[in-house]
Amino acid sequence: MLQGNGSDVSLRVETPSADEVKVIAAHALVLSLQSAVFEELLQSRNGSTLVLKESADCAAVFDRFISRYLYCGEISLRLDHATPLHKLAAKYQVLGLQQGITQYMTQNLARDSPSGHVAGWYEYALRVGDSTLRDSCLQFMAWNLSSVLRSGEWTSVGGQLLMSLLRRSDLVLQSEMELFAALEAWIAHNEPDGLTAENMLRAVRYAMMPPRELFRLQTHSAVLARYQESVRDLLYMSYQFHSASPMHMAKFFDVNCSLFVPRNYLSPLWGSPWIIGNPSRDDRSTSFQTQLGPSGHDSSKRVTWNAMFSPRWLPVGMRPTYAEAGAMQPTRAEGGRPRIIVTPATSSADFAGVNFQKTVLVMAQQQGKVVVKHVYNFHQSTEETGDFLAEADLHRRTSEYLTDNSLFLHIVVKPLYQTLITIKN
Ligand SMILES: *[C@@H]1O[C@H](CO)[C@@H](O)[C@H](O)[C@H]1NC(C)=O
Ligand SMILES: *[C@@H]1O[C@H](CO)[C@@H](O)[C@H](O)[C@H]1NC(C)=O
Ligand SMILES: *[C@@H]1O[C@H](CO)[C@@H](O)[C@H](O)[C@H]1NC(C)=O
Ligand SMILES: CC(=O)N[C@H]1CO[C@H](CO)[C@@H](O)[C@@H]1O
Repeated sequence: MLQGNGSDVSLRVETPSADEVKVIAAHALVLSLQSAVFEELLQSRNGSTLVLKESADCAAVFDRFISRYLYCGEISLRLDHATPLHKLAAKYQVLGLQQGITQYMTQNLARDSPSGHVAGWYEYALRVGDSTLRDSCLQFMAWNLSSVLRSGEWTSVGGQLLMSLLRRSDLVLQSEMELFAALEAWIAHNEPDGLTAENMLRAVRYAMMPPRELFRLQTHSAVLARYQESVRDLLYMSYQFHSASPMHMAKFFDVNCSLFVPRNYLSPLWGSPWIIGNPSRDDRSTSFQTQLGPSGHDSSKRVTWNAMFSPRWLPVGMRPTYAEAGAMQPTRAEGGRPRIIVTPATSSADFAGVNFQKTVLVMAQQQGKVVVKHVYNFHQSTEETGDFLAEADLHRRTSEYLTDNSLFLHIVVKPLYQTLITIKN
């Protein structure tokens, strides 16, 4: 071992089952300088051996913990070593290493791993009370949900985590059907008790599925067949929602709010991707169509939207006058901010009762992967959000927001039927 030369203490690492014992030669001075916990253990040690009891996963990385991190200060990690090393850093109070590993984990959420790692890191962060890591994991899962649903980790996600995801309106995924299919697989694999399964199935937003998809689920889904009594009222309301104008429906029935609140669906009925090459150069515009609303009454009607992106937009009061600018050319004004506005191409008179919430998803690079980095909600203009792309540095070619010098956005239009959604979340 590297530090065998002149070592004055042997660390004897034992696991609970004691089937594997590791002995590592070390220097009391190095350990004491790095860790107050080691300092104390070493002071009260018996002879030249220090016996340490560690769980099997920590014991497996213990020699790395000592030789690479405490001796060399190096933090280059493997995904599967992150949690046990974080545990050791926490136990021996090596604060710098602990922070380094938390940072590594938050930056490597999108990495491919054969059996997935994000949900495991979330559960770990929850257990040890690391709220930064916990929140990063949860946000990644909510905003890149499709990749989590497809990962090998999905069916091992804990029930509480699943429930907290199901309750969110900001989930980014293809469609509500995708979420239902994943929930069905989870229930089939985990066989939760009846009440848990019922609560989970009641958090699905059935009204956001077209009626033919609802009918297909009712006739083909084994899980839905088993729990149909538990969700009968929700399915019934969803069919009503599709059969009449939602305004009309609200006059007759008390309705449940979240059932009618869309999430961030990526399928084309709900919005459009928008890739902007050289985004710092000049203003751009695009147009796209969506359904008027998810109710069967409105879903075949189309609305055309115009979107405009300005890399350096200035509020009216802050614009330089022509005299100051000295030329017809718009100045590359200091202080201008990126902005997007989304407006309907046709008169909005036909939209009575429907309020369109716009959401822009902004992608960024993370360790060579593209992830959803921000979710901005607004009504007409991103000015309403205050901080739209405030830190994006679009003129800098190495900005994490640029992939092949292009900015990757996705605009989602969420029709909200005011009469059906009394409590907005
Ligand atoms: C010190 O170590 C020796 C040999 O391992 C052992 O026999 C003895 O009981 C230990 N003493 C204490 C106080 O732990
Ligand atoms: C509305 O639905 C949610 C989730 O499906 C459920 O927990 C809640 O009890 C329902 N509220 C009412 C008023 O029915
Ligand atoms: C995250 O989601 C975005 C939007 O769906 C997608 O473009 C991207 O590839 C996803 N990233 C990963 C790692 O799944
Ligand atoms: C006591 C001890 O382990 N000495 C070793 C120190 O390192 C040199 C170079 O690797 C060895 O030659 C010694 O035997």
